[in-house]
Amino acid sequence: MRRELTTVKAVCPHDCPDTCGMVVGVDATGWAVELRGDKDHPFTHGFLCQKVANYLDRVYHPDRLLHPLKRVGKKGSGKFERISWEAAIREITDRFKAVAASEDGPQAILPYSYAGTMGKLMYGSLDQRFFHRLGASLLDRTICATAGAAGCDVTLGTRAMTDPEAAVNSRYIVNWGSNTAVTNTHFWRIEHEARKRGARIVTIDPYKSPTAAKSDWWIPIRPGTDAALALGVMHIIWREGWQDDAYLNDHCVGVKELRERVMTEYPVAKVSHITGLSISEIEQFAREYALADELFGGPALIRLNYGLQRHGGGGTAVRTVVCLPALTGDWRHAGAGALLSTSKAYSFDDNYLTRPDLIPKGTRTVNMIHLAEALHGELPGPPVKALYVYNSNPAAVNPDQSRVLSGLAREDLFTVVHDQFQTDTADYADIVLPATSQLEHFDIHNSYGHLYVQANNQAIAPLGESKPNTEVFRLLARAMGFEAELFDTSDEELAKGSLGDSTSRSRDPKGSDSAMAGITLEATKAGPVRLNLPRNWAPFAEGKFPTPSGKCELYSEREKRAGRDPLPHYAPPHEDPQTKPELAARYPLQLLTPPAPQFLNSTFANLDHARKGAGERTLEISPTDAAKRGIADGAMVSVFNGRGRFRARAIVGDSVKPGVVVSLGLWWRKWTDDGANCNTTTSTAATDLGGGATFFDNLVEVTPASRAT
Ligand SMILES: Nc1nc2c(c(=O)[nH]1)N[C@H]1C(S)=C(S)[C@@H](COP(=O)(O)OP(=O)(O)OC[C@H]3O[C@@H](n4cnc5c(=O)[nH]c(N)nc54)[C@H](O)[C@@H]3O)O[C@H]1N2
Ligand SMILES: Nc1nc2c(c(=O)[nH]1)N[C@H]1C(S)=C(S)[C@@H](COP(=O)(O)OP(=O)(O)OC[C@H]3O[C@@H](n4cnc5c(=O)[nH]c(N)nc54)[C@H](O)[C@@H]3O)O[C@H]1N2
Ligand code: SF4
Ligand SMILES: [Mo]
Repeated sequence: MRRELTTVKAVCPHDCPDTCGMVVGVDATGWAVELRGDKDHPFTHGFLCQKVANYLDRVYHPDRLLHPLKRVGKKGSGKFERISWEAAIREITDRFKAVAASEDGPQAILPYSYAGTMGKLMYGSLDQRFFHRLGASLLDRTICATAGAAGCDVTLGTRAMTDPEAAVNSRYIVNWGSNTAVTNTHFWRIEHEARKRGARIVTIDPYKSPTAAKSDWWIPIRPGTDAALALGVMHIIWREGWQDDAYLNDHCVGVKELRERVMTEYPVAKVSHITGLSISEIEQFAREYALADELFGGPALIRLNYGLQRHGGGGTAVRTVVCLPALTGDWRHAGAGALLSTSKAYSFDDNYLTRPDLIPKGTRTVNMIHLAEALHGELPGPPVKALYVYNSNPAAVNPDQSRVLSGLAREDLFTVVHDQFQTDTADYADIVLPATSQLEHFDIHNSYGHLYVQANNQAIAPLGESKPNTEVFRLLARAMGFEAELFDTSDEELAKGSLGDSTSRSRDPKGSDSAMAGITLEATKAGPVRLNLPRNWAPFAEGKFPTPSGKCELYSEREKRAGRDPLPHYAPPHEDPQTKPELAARYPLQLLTPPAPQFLNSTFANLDHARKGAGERTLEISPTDAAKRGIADGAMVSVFNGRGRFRARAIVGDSVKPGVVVSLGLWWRKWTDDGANCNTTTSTAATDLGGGATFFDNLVEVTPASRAT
């Protein structure tokens, strides 16, 4: 007999553009027994990806942290004993008070968080209020998206966006540095719907990713050279007269300057040399892209993602690629043009949630990708004496892993880690705090891949003594003696305030900005609510770019004033064999380390079924490069550079061209035989715009493991 279940509407919290609607079935004892996709969700249509389909295994996993812990062994040894919440809060606040009162002051305390959950409340609300009130160092959250955000901003004044649901009407879809089939599966479904109606799907990626393999055409560009390809395409468009002069004249600035730049500086032969693509591939791509309407019966869309951003020139690459839809006039059509992120379509009141007005003047900002430098006292300002980590696993995800670990191992560093599991980072903590999962707390979500707002209703009671992020910061604030009116606000009140339904809001998001108009908390608790935007939303159909000029800025005065090139251009990777031959002589291969489909960055890598699905750590290498090094298919290899090394099993095949190798991540070191993951080799050098991470800008050498030293 089927038990009576209460159904609760929830939202997948993971860092993924899809932001799926979920339905949780809870039995009479308060146990979640079912979790499925919400069929009524207009974008995610009731299916969940393979990572979350068995989500209850994660929620009820025997390894869930259920009590606060205090370190008893050496740092990193993972030896802890149980303590009470009261004792944990006292230890943390005693330590914070002592550091704040010392000559180094509160800036010697560094919060470190990213997107373990994308919920507005758990991602950034009372946590940031607390650190702002404390006067701790600020954290620049650059590890993922800031290069592209900054690049888009230069050209468009906001992110590249269009109505994702309308992309079924596009007839030429370019996955540009995007493994859409894996990282954005519900949009991949839309691409296929478009394909049934005649669309051609193309993927630009140095790696034959699952997306590239399933596309109509894989364009295997050399890593970090996307700007050059885009400039070459512009050259061909203007040479052939395929440009949309009306759109360019009415809605763009700098047409003449950009045309001059690409006609003189980016001839196709030069672009071919830089990108490693043949002249005929470049000519064919430019023709198909520019003439999509004629050849395939509709407009073109570039589904731009993160792969091309993770290189030294990643910001400018995005700035350059998002100029293309202005040349073709594709911005005129809904679901066409370019799509990076829809996050800017929302107008949540983040200032109300995080209260930046509380930040003491002159507080320093630490770029999170420089955690290694911060922990080794190499940044301006006071040394970092206390670190508070939540929503993140920096020991696995941060670049320059060996130095992150040696920093975390400092005996004089006081580290708190709040997580659902004993991660590699938690092994280095002094105090570990147990976090609730999405089923055990309330939250409210925007999305960066669709246009719906939805609340996540709490389905079950917190497991063990786990607590949501917001609750921990209420306790910490109380123990620090901070103002009750700043912290004694319930999660639902916070959510209301973020929607503008609060007397304490910092502004009215419903007034001048109509996208959130009419959206109430009650409505979002019942299910997804579409932003108040027209169906078939095409934000730049009539120009109206939120740039200083109000136009699409092919030429940027702002960039000029900042002392940078005002025009799109190709900036080579920091570690490029063409421009750094001396480095490439020692480390000749460009290593890409995107996540394995079964993992979400390092999340899920501790679950047996995910690890089983991912298999072993692998290194995909071309037959040419393998033969040169005496590497047979299936052999163990050592992958290394001046920063570090890790082991992997070689897959010799055609998924990469000579000169490129791929190792899918992101493993926890405790599940590896050499205690390292791919981030031992990655560098902390930043992107040209936005201070972003350059994970894929990474020269290495590979040798058979037996010969490695
Ligand atoms: N299953 C799964 N889904 C995820 C995630 C996950 O870890 N697992 N992560 C989520 C997060 S946090 C993010 S940010 C997104 C990321 O979403 P995507 O950007 O789609 O994912 P990546 O795999 O990082 O990179 C995409 C592709 O870019 C390619 N690439 C690398 N360098 C270059 C280059 O120079 N030029 C071009 N054209 N391509 C390049 C890589 O080979 C890779 O196949 O996915 C989200 N979704
Ligand atoms: N080499 C290489 N490195 C990469 C990448 C890559 O492609 N290659 N990808 C990069 C990208 S795109 C990103 S976005 C970053 C991601 O970096 P992170 O945001 O650190 O991502 P995760 O590895 O998913 O770790 C998130 C952690 O948050 C915890 N968590 C989840 N929910 C909660 C909660 O409610 N409260 C608390 N306190 N904790 C919670 C999870 O259990 C998990 O341990 O990694 C980057 N690192
Ligand atoms: S990780 Fe992404 S695709 Fe998977 S269930 Fe969550 S939102 Fe949906
Ligand atoms: Mo990310």
